Amino acid sequence: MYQYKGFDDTIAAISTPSGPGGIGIVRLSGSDSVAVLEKIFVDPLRRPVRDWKGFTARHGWLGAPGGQLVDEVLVTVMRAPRSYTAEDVAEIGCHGGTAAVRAVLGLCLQHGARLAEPGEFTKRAFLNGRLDLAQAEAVLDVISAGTSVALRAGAGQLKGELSIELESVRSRLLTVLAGLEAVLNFPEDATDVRQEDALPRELDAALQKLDQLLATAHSGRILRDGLKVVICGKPNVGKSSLLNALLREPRAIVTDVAGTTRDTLEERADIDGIPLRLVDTAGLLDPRDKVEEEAVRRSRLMIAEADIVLLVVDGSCQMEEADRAIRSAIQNRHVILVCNKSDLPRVAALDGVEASATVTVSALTHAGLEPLKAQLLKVALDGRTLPVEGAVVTSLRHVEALRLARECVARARQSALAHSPAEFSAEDLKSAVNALDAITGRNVDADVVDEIFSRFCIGK
Ligand SMILES: Nc1nc2c(ncn2[C@@H]2O[C@H](COP(=O)(O)OP(=O)(O)O)[C@@H](O)[C@H]2O)c(=O)[nH]1
Ligand SMILES: [Mg+2]
Repeated sequence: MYQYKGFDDTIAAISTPSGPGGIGIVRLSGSDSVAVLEKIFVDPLRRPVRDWKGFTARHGWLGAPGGQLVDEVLVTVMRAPRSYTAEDVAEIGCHGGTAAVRAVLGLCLQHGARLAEPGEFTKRAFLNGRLDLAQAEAVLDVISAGTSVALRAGAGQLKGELSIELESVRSRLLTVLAGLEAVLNFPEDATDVRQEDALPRELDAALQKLDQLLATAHSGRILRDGLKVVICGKPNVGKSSLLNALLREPRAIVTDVAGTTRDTLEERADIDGIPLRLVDTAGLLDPRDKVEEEAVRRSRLMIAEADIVLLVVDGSCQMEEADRAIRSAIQNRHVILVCNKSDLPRVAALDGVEASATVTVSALTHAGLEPLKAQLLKVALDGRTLPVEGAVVTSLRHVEALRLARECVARARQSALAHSPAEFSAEDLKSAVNALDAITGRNVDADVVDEIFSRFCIGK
């Protein structure tokens, strides 16, 4: 369990990405934030920063006391506990790029702040009780969301959608547990048979909720990692052209020379807000040299990790043994058969190729791309629909904890049905509550917390 004793130092970091940009933000958090800012902020109207109320924004310059002015800034002060970290926070909006933000950070560090650790602002928000752990983790989901649906899931978790669901299961379990403990503490009163009957029913409701949450984990993983779609097939069937068509940009080199693609190429794309990791491969050709040998090895690796394989064939030619050989090399993966070059007269007969779906496209004219995308989503979601609202479980840590909680509740229910001693059910319910508390951080090991925030960057 995390023993939090409060922070007595003030941290600073650059919170915006490096590189050219209109503005950059340096953030300060801790009890000395205002004192640090006061030393380095030059207010044209000379109003002391210590007198500013929370949510005051002022324009001025930044510089060392009595020294040169560094940059023109807009500073905002937020007072504890009404700030991101629940501590006094100052945000210094200076010009973007590299030099200005670094100079501003340098001034903060010279005047009493220390450089923040990775994720330390969000960690403080968690340890100060402003966010629970699931919400704090969602900050990273929001930052790394590449698509609208991934953003919705992250923002929902940040808002507390998952935490609210967990809280409802937790309080149900605690009520049952209280009943069991009454029986354990006052066995002489434990003649109420209805109590025993009610228990499995109460636990059924908890199990149902846990199952509902676990059912979102499939979509959650896709939102977090992206759907891995690997394009494979014989040389010259149009794999790289298909990648370019799906990306709507000429990313991969396309020529009529077989063996043009010598390595796997991965690009991020987006279908209706679902993140995609599209991989173009050299195909599973007969290697002619060491480079092609390695290319084939990498293609196989990619296929093994794929959620869906697009097996591309050239519809304007007869299917060959090589096409079928590639199909049989793909084991235990969803395969969509893509019959390309529909702008040319159709020659290939596609019978006998096992696939979850078959789509005819032209990577040249982009005909058939929309039906292909629709098939991709259909196969990926495996008959499920993407949760459009409500909690989505995107973290592996949460999935594991939910599974553990489910297992414990199921066992408690079994014990109750079998009229086993109440201790058995009570123990299992305590473990289930602990598993849920690990998600929200109510009860979690310090090293788990440290590991979670070490995945953040400095400034977050
Ligand atoms: N007519 C036609 N040609 C295509 C189509 N897709 C690809 N090609 C051509 O087929 C050749 C091989 O394409 P490429 O994408 O490099 O195939 P890869 O070896 O499978 O990656 C190139 O000359 C492309 O212009 C298509 O839909 N229609
Ligand atoms: Mg290619």
